[in-house]
Formats: sequence, C-alpha cells, structure tokens
Amino acid sequence: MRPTITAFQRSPDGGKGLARDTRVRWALEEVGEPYDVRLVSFEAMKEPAHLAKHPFGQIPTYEDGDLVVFESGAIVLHIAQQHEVLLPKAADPRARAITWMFAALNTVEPPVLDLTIARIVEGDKPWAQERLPLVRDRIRARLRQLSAHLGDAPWLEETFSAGDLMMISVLLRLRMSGLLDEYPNVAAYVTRGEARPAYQRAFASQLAINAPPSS
Ligand code: GTB
Repeated sequence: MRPTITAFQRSPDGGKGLARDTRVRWALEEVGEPYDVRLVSFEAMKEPAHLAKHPFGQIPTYEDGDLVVFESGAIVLHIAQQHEVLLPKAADPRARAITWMFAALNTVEPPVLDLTIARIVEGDKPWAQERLPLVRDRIRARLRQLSAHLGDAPWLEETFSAGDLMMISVLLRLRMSGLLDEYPNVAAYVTRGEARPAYQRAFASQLAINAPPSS
C-alpha cells in the first residue's frame, strides 16, 4: 500500500516548492517510495476530517495504513528511518544526521520564518522597516555559522542525509532574499541539494499541481 501525503490544493507560492510538502516529497523520492497526494483547500484544513489527522489544521500529513504522522520533521524522520540513503545505519553518524534535522527546524528555520512574517504578514506595520534589518542580521548570524561548519565540504557530514535534506529545504526559502549569495559555500550547498534528481522530481510534482503548464 502506498502512503498518502497532503499538500495545498493551490500553494500560495504558485509552484516555487516552498510549502512543506516539498521536503516530504523529496524524502520519498530519495528512498524511491511511490506515494499518493491528497490536495486540501485552506477551508478543508480546518474541518474535522483533516483536524483528526493534523490537530493544527495544516499540511503536510503522511498516512500509511492506520498510521498518521504530522509535522514535516517527524514525517521525514519516519521515512528516513528505514533507508540508509537518508540516515546512516551506524549509531553515531545517524545521531549526527538527526541532530542536523533538529538544527534545521529549531535553530535555522525560526529566523527564516521571521523574515516572511516581517516582510509579508507585518510588512504594513509602522515598525516593519526598522525590524527588517534586525531579522536579516539574525539570519546572517546563522548562515555565517553554517558556512564555517561547511567549509569546502559537500554536505554537513560525511554523506548526504536527512539532515541536509531538511537544512536545504529551510534555506531554499531564503533564495529571493539575496542573503544566501552573501555566503557562497552555503549557496553552492543549496544548489547541490537542488540538483539531486530526487529533489528535481519532488519539485516537478508540486509544480505540476501549482503551476500546470498552459495548454
Ligand atoms: N511545523 C509544521 C511542519 O513542519 O509541518 C508547519 C506546517 C505548516 O506551516 N504548514 C503550512 C500550512 O498548512 C503550509 S507550509 N498553512 C496553512 C495554515 O496554517 O492554515 C508553510 C508555507 C506556506 C506557504 C508558503 N509560500 O507560499 O511560499 C511557504 C510555506
């Protein structure tokens, strides 16, 4: 039986792949697991049927038989656990890969999300212009630290893992800000992730829904 994930019926980003179903699709593509997608509208996300699967009324969710998992981090970890391509078998490298997943979600993603909030959600507030440089500087601090860790290495640890998948998914959200370009090795790291065939397939599948080719 194939797992089913949920995604936006129509993503507000019009197919840029920034909604969090893309990272789940990417993980499924990396491990070669076919999956189905159920598209949900903003209204349907808040209805009892979806809330029973996701208490916060969001996407993505992942269903496999009776199992329902929500939170993109938990979903990617669940998928990765059975597949060495995303999580090494040896205990220490595995723990390091999981560490990077948490770092992506808990240490890097929050300031990245703050930028969206400062620019879009609170962009019309009187203090928005004053806040923006502070938010950008907090992101720079994380990118500088990440850049120092990466150096010339292709991935965060010895081999590509779910830690890289999550970190690159988070960083992709910065592309339009220009901040990535200030750290060339981090920008190259993101490009390296995007170039993976599994990411390309994940991106194409969400694009087909959100920006179908005009006939
Ligand atoms: N912590 C949760 C996770 O990692 O799964 C966060 C899930 C989440 O934020 N889901 C969003 C959602 O369902 C979609 S991804 N929002 C609807 C709601 O809360 O009512 C966030 C997102 C949305 C849009 C863009 N975009 O247009 O660029 C990017 C990311």
